[in-house]
Amino acid sequence: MNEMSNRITDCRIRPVMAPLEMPHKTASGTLEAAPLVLIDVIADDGIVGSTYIFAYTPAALEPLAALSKNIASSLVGETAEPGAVSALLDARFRLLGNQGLVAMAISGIDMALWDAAAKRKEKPLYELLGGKSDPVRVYDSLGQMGPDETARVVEASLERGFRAFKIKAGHPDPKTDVAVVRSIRDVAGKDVWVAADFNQAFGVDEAVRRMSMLDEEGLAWIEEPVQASDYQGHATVRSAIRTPVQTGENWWGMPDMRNAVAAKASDLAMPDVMKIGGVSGWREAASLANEVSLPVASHLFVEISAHLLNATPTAMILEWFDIAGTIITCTPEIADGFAIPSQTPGAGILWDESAIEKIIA
Ligand code: SMN
Ligand code: MG
Repeated sequence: MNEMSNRITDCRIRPVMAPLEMPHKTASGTLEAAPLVLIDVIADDGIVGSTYIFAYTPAALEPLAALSKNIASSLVGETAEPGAVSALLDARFRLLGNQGLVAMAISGIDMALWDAAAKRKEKPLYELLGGKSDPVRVYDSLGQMGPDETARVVEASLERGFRAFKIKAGHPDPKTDVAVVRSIRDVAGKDVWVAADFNQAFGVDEAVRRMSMLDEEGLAWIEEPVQASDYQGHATVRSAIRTPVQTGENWWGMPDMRNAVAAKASDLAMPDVMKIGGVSGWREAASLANEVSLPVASHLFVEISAHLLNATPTAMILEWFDIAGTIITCTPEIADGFAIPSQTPGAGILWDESAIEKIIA
């Protein structure tokens, strides 16, 4: 193996429960802390590619870490070039299939390898992907709260530089959802950008009834009103209301995105880099979105998503839901409604080792 052959020599996989600034309530459960698997892939030129992936629930943390470790270890001696690794893993996992924890682990390795590839070229990731360096429009993704608490949180968020907001809707009384939207407009101005996420809470009939109540509120989108996999149901809701429908965070790779597009399930798209297939998967999703003129928003993973949106032709807005801010040292800055992507080589993940040491125990 020659010194600059760019082969994978090692990996480091660490499961952690990363504290959140505050618990995040949704219509389908509350997130108290973020179960994250930290992935570092090391190559023979000394370059380390880093990323984190999100297990959603503590029950999935150890299995996801073990799977990531097994897959990454199996790549020792292989090329560190993400496209080649993606083809290799695609073949190796053809029989099992590439969804759920397997897809998350494979995406994580892809994300780490793209970070390394950008570092190797001494470029920020957006530049390696042919994108621009611009600040990216951003919205603050808020948890489910009543109108008064939402207003207080939005005031603080405006102070931090946010100018757009998403609520987790789906309160037991639909009137509360309307009141929460209005409480944001009272604090942030009547024309402020607001979206509402229902996290798959309703059946189609109930969704149409509830979404119709919000149709006069001028929302930028309503998100996942019905089960994520029910593309036909989304299409039905979509044709019954005027507000744009948003889905995509639960698309497992391109097959799901293609089916959703074919069913006309969504006015917009919000692929999740970890579920859509890493940076490699995101690029395919961005290309399909461009072909069918779907505006693209991101889901979680603020650091790498800021780079990806800058390389996405129909980019719309970045979701700000900072699940790793307490364990990295390089959180993007927010200024007047925009996030600034990191300008250093790579995707902008630098571990805060002393913070990690305290929670890894
Ligand atoms: C979401 C993300 C992460 C945890 C719970 C819910 C969500 C979103 O649907 O869009 O932010
Ligand atoms: Mg959502």
